[in-house]
Amino acid sequence: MFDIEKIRAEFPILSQQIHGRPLAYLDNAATTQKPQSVIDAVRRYYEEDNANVHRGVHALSERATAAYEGARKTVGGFFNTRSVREVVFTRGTTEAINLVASSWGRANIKAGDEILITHMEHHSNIVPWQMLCEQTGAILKVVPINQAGELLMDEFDALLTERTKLVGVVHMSNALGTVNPVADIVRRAHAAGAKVLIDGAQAAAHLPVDVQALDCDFYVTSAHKMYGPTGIGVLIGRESLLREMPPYQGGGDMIRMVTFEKTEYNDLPYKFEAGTPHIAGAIGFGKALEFIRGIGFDAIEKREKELLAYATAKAADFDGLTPIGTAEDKACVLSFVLKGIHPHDLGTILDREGVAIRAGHHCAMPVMQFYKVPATARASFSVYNSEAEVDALFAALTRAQEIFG
Ligand code: C6P
Repeated sequence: MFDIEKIRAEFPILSQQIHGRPLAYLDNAATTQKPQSVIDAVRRYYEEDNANVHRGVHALSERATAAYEGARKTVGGFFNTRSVREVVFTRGTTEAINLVASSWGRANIKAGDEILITHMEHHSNIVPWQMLCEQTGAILKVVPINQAGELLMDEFDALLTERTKLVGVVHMSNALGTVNPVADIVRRAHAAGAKVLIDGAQAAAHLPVDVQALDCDFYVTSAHKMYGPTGIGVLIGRESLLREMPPYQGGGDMIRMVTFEKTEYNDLPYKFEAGTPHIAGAIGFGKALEFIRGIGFDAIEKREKELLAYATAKAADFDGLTPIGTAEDKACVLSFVLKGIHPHDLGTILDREGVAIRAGHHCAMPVMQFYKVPATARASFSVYNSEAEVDALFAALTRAQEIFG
């Protein structure tokens, strides 16, 4: 049985007042709040186990290493990787994509090759590929979307050719909420001989991800959008590809042997983890995944669908509100514009009412350009949000309309 009060009680931050109103935190696509178990795990690590990993022979270092590598196992299990060698800790989604664009790209992309992305990508899944194209003479192609914010799959097929070396696609759009048919995209891309990177920054907290079932080549995400700490995320890569890829950064931990003449690189995944990692972050990430597992994706998906349906119905009845992103397959995001009020003003007024949303281009400027809006207001939901908080959102929107006359 899904017990929202019990879940909310695990998040100390949620029980506060903002400007004298109960906080309604509806900015989960930007970052989720952290349950007590994650906070405790990070604190406990610093209080009891703090040491560097893979280096020391003393007890603390052994404990820190065991906890860090234990977190890697948890991440691998959560995403069903073939082995822990496929789990590379990064600072987050952005760094993971840059790693692939830089390392895999450098080794595999040449002038005339094509990288295929979509019109709904976050800047993190656009700019690294643009940079790679500038460096190599490769060409960036973009799959268009329709007014609902869905990929035009016929156009995808037309753009996918033997020149396409990599398809980069967002699993769930942060600006629209669209959930893309990634398994189908992987199948089609592989049939054309292209590799696939899936940006799972938004999806991974809301739907189950099995990288073996998806058969993708790279899957990337950030812990902080999954109830975990900031500054830690993961690149999951197919081992055969990771093995062939050159290191992204050089330094400690990524080497086996260094002389001035030559360096021998470390095994996977350490070859891609230069320098002291975010040990506490990885431990918190592992705990966050345990929190998600404790609720289970059946319950999470059911609950979040209910909440989105509730909010979507209210939005449909709200005077002057135009939703941005109405895909058939959609999750957790209500992006919209309200007639006569700039989203930034809306964000500020809503904050006075205790309602936290994000207003802006959401680092997806091409999406804004497609809909010909400078920005949208975005409420994004999570497993701990309630119908009462959705009501607070719409009451605050009414208040904004009163203020703006
Ligand atoms: N989107 C949002 O408010 P990082 O910053 O590396 O953890 O994640 C980047 C990123 C990549 N892809 C998608 C689909 C994303 O949504 C994000 C982060 C936040 O929508 C901050 S811009």
